[in-house]
Amino acid sequence: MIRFLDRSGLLSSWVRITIAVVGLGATFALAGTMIACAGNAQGDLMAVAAARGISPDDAVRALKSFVPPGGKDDYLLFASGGHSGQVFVVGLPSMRLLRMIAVFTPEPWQGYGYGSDWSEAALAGASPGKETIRWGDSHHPALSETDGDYDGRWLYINDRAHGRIAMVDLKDFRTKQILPVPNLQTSHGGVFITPDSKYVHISSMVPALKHWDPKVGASVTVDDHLNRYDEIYRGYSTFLKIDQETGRMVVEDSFQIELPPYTQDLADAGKGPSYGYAFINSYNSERATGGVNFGRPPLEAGASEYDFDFMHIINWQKAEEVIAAGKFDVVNGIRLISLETAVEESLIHLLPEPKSPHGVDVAPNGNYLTVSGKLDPHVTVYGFDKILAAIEAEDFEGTDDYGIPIIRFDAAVAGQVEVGAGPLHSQYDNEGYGYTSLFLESAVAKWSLGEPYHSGDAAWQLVDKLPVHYNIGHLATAHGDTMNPRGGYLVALNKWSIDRFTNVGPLLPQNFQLVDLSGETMDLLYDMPIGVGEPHYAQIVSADVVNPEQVYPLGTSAMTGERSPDAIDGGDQARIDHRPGVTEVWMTAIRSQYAPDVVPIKLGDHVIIHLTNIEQALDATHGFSIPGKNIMVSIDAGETITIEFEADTPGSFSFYCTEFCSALHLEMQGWLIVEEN
Ligand code: RUQ
Ligand code: CUA
Repeated sequence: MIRFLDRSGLLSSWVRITIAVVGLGATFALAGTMIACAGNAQGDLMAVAAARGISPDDAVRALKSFVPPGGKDDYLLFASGGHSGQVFVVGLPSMRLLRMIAVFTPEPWQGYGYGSDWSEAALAGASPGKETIRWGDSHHPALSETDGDYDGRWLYINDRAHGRIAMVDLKDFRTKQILPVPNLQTSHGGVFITPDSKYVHISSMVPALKHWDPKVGASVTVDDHLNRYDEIYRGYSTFLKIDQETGRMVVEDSFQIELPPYTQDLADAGKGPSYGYAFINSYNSERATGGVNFGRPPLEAGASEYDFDFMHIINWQKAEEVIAAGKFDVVNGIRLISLETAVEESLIHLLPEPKSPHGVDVAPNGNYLTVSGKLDPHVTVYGFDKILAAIEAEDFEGTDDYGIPIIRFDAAVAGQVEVGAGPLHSQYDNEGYGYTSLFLESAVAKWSLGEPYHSGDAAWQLVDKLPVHYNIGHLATAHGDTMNPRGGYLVALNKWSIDRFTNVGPLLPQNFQLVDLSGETMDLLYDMPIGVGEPHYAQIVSADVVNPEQVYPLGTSAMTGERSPDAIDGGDQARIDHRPGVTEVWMTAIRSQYAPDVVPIKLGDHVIIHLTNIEQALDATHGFSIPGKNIMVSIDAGETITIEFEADTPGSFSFYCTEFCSALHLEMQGWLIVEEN
């Protein structure tokens, strides 16, 4: 046993530990404070730490991320769920999973895709082709913005597997719209929102057959694919107009720009001085076709042949003028500016970027654009002022095969920083530092931007590096995609967890790691396993910005946000209407009964049930499920939902509430009696 002095110099007689001495000062100061107001907690801090084998440093880290029971988090992280098709909402710094939001995939807990009118409406028309699509690969969330900062209204997220984008209404954390984007077959990281939420952007990933309509298909041969790739495929940049009232994307008011058949990847919005521009990375400018079985190099090799790929610089404000001048065709229901017109009108310029880039990330001041080629150890930072000057001076190194001018690389570069192996994605803090994920190195690099953030020798320097576990993809900082980043925390989205958790394999969770940015050097605070999907991208928003409805005003339809014409206010208004071929029911749910609870139905009837949860208490959600039917709805307090189904089997069917809502929850049930005529 050793006795120590704490920082105030007083002898702390309660401190009796047998662990290493180094770095203990701060811990003890903290521990002293904790003890002074420790209430009834059992045991003293350091003794507990020692007994559990937790080092003093880890004890400090625990305190930095711990949110006490009943305490609230400072930030919300919205992360994509990958091929689970969902979105996860995680509190920071506690790293507690607060919500999952079903987006592209039916999910029964939220009653999503199992009969509720609002979810069926979102999912209807969500299938781009002939087959009903029941899954998606959610990748890149974009929170809506006002004046270049998150405003907590809506969240947009794309489906990597299909060219789709969804809108989640943050008033009730529900998916309200899924849009298969015309002409796209796939999409990737081309999702961003303009700083005023005028447009949400989505671009194609793998180029699609020109003017592709998945419902019709197109005639194509292997020979076309291998030898006419340049001609028959195209990429697309899409500006979807956002309805400022509802957050819905309105295709008729939107437009698209045809791009060369490169593989368009991540994108970002111009802001401040670069407002009105879009920046889209691409790879496979080689246009490798694959076809190892046809004597071609594998795609991976073919697509990595050139030293440079192209960033697309798109002047979308100018494109708006081109649209206004009528220089477009309507293709598959959207106004499309052809590649020829785009070149003629100088809407697009290309900028060489090092090997196989992934992210392009505009700095908070709107002038710097960071890209990193996964096969180049540097981040390359372009200056938007330099880009504009080069365009003005026509400082080009030629054009690509489609006639798009290529800006001279050296004319646009503001700085380069050697950060390490496999740089992938960058975010920023509020002090002029960039943070770049290093996939190959499994690390995060912190580096300094140039003027006006840092000058002289302090600019363009690698200042810190932190190992993460393992194979980091993207990273997120607080308000990191905005003009007003907050610093403080960073979350590393790691692809592999390997040995970090108790083995539940062979399929192992992904690993979110919380990093403290408040000190001189980055410090790893916490590991959070994600065992329900593969997150790709995330955004962190201050918790006070997001203010969802806690209880719907009585009778609200989640579809319209307004009172449903079929809402009723109490069990005394409940009724059943029989007419030829139809049974229609107006039903209420309240702890712990449905009214009516015995519903006679004629065999063969089309059944419509309008169900109002007449509760106005926080968290008083009820469920409604029918055996043998894919009906499982969740009705939040105050909500009215309509479900419809066919009574095709005679018998007695007991429905019940799926939420444990009260002491008499098990009694919350009823019967549908389907009578033969
Ligand atoms: S992504 S790391 Cu970069 Cu859409 Cu997956
Ligand atoms: Cu309502 Cu259980």
